[in-house]
Amino acid sequence: MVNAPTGETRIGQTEQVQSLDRDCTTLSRHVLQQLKSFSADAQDLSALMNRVGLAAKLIARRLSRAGLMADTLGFTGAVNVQGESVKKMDVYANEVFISVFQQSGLVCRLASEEMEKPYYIPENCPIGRYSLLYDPIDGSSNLDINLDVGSIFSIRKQEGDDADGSASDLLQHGHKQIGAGYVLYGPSTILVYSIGQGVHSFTLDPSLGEFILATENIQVPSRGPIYSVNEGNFWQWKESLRDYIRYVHRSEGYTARYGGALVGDFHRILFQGGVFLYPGTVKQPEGKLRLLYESAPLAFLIEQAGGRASTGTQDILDVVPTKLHERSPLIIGSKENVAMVESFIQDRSRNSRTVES
Ligand code: AHM
Ligand code: MG
Repeated sequence: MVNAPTGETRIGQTEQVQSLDRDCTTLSRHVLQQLKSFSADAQDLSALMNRVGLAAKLIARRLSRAGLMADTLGFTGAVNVQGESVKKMDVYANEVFISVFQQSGLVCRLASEEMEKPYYIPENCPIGRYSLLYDPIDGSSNLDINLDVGSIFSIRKQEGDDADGSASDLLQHGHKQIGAGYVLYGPSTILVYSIGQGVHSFTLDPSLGEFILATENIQVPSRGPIYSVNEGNFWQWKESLRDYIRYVHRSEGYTARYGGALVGDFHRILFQGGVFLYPGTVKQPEGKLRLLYESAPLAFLIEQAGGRASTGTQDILDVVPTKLHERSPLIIGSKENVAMVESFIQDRSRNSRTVES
């Protein structure tokens, strides 16, 4: 026998509809919602993000079984264009991104930290005209010890026909990005993205195989307690940077967090506030991180979240690279924390600063 509906069951049904709607807010649907359009351009961007999601799922799947599979962890023996030893997962993840965009009609050109030159998919060029720039595995040193790693991506529109294959149109400032994001492979797989309308995070629901909306319109606190930097480099930095760290040590309310994977450290700061630094050293003033694949995409996200990203003397998004694999110092996070680091680097009021209580 079916009971007549009560007030209680009606509320239950509303909750069920809301939770069903939440479960159906997938990445591709969210892009269309953001653009408030079903135009061809909006469908393209939605499909592109869906493919990025597919790449993330393939990489997450392999990472979750890496310790059980032969030929997954460790080095390949090769050295990449950056002069860094390549890991097997770097190669796999790089190929995953290429593979998911074959026959997609979406991305004409992929440029990655692991490839000397961009990879062209000529059959996509007349239709898509997008370029995807990416770091397939960020934080590679964490791979073999089962700690968090990430992928970072940036979307640009191709300008010009690039007939000579020089990709010179990519050598423009970061404001040219139309979207950016990252995937964090941690206890759960999280994808965070922006197409210039706020920053949103999605969690991979393994039972559905879909990224489902978790947090919309993330705003980084204007100031936060975390400072995230490899202090092992202390004696290689300029004195002004060392003074900043000394200032942090003397001040109350700071806490250090450094995981060795930029994506993980950035994710913590995005939600909790603070500052991540990878400054240049005296010997390598441009630092370690790559402008086009790491610093600029995260700068796009942090600005969308109300924070800032700087080289110490210039906004990251204003930097015009002279070459594809250019490196840049990176100071990124909460507005006030970034301004404080800049004030040391730019030597403003260093002597008048007092210890915080
Ligand atoms: P990778 O992309 O080759 O892994 O290099 C980038 C990583 C960042 O994720 C991280 O912040 C940094 O390198 C760590 O470098 P270090 O070991 O010098 O602190
Ligand atoms: Mg990398």
